[in-house]
Amino acid sequence: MNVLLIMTDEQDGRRMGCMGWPKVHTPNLDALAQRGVIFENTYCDSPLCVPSRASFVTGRRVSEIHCWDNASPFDDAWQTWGHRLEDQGVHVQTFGKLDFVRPCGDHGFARDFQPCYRDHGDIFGLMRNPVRQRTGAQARRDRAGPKQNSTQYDDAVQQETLEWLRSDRPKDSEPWLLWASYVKPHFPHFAPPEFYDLYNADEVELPPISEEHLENLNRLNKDLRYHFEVEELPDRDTWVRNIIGYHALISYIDHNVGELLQTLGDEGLADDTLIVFCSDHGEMLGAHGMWWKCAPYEPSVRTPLIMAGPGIEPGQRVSTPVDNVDLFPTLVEATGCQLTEVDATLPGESLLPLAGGKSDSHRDYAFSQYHGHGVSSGWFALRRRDYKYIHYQGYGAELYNLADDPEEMHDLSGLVEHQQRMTDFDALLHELVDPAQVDADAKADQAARLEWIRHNMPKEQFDNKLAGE
Ligand SMILES: [Ca+2]
Repeated sequence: MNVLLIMTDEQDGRRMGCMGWPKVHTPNLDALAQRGVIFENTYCDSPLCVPSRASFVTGRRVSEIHCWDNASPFDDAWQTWGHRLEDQGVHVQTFGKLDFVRPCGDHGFARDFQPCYRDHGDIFGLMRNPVRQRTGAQARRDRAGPKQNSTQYDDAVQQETLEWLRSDRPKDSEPWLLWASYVKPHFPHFAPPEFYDLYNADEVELPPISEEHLENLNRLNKDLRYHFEVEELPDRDTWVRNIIGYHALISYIDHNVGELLQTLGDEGLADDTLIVFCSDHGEMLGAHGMWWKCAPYEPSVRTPLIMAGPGIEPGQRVSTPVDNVDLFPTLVEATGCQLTEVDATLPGESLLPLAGGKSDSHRDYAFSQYHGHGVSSGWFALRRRDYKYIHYQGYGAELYNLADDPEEMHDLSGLVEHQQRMTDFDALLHELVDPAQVDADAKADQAARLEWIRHNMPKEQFDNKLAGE
């Protein structure tokens, strides 16, 4: 079986029509979900581009592969599912964003187009004590709105992907995996007018945020608000332009998905191709007074996951929490390949049994963590059934019931009736990682990397980076 893997950047998995967010126009994704299975509670391993993608391709937690931030080079001591597939005769082709920091060696994705490498990466992730403010971040928020030619990178990815499907794909019996990887709906929230105009400013609802709520945010979340220069809430007009711009970019992606599916059908490939739609992390979009990602809250860590194709029962909705690390064994199995001996320690499990409606024995929790720019220590989050537990290393914990409180406004961690649940979550966290050790490992690696960059980058360039260039 072939696989068409469609990945977006910064897409909150809840903002689609098929996830009950009817004011977001996603007709093609809604139809895809109807044809297959939607995983309603999907989490990324770490809500930031480079670490999330390194985790996605290796199938391993960022705390295991030591990929903490947007300046962490990809360590090719870890093999990827790209290696597994290529080694076993599957032709792997990527178009669009991979996002590896050099030197990245052999990452297993040799046939690429516009893969987005970083030479030194973002040094703000290496300076966490004290957290530094990133100047200019607020300005990029405040400029959102309709704009011509705002999706040129993705337009090129789309044209190359369609061309490959029509003309350039292997024409013999060799199976293939095609990875179309878009940078939208990542900010800036400029969107083509034809998609922006789908939305009405009067209908946009802003999240409720009180001064008291902002005052009571955890120290690490306050760090992020300071780092991103968004401690002042935007006026309604600015906020609305960002929300519409973001939704319009999701609609733009949806349009691209429609073209891909149409082309699969036209080429007679629909019956032998598994479609997987996913993203690397979400976008806060002003919830809790926070923007972009890096936060432990749902808009930042929840991602979309839809699968459709051979063997997938149509119309299924899976509520079991799943992780993007589950996609490594899923993609290997879907292409008829085998995991190898070193994969025995992968944390993920194939999603095909769940997707085929055949098993509910999947791990019953999802895990996310963050150790990059804007936080003075790391955080770890666990989702199990209706509950979400957040451990802020050195700064306490929070507990939310997402069924009753999807916006995570009411922290239950101090209530007597939840103390056993807090103890159980803490025990599960310590089964997975030693949080203090992981935090120390991240900071040691970051200090060493900063010194390396300081000695290998021209001083003027280094100073400019510090100035927020
Ligand atoms: Ca990203």
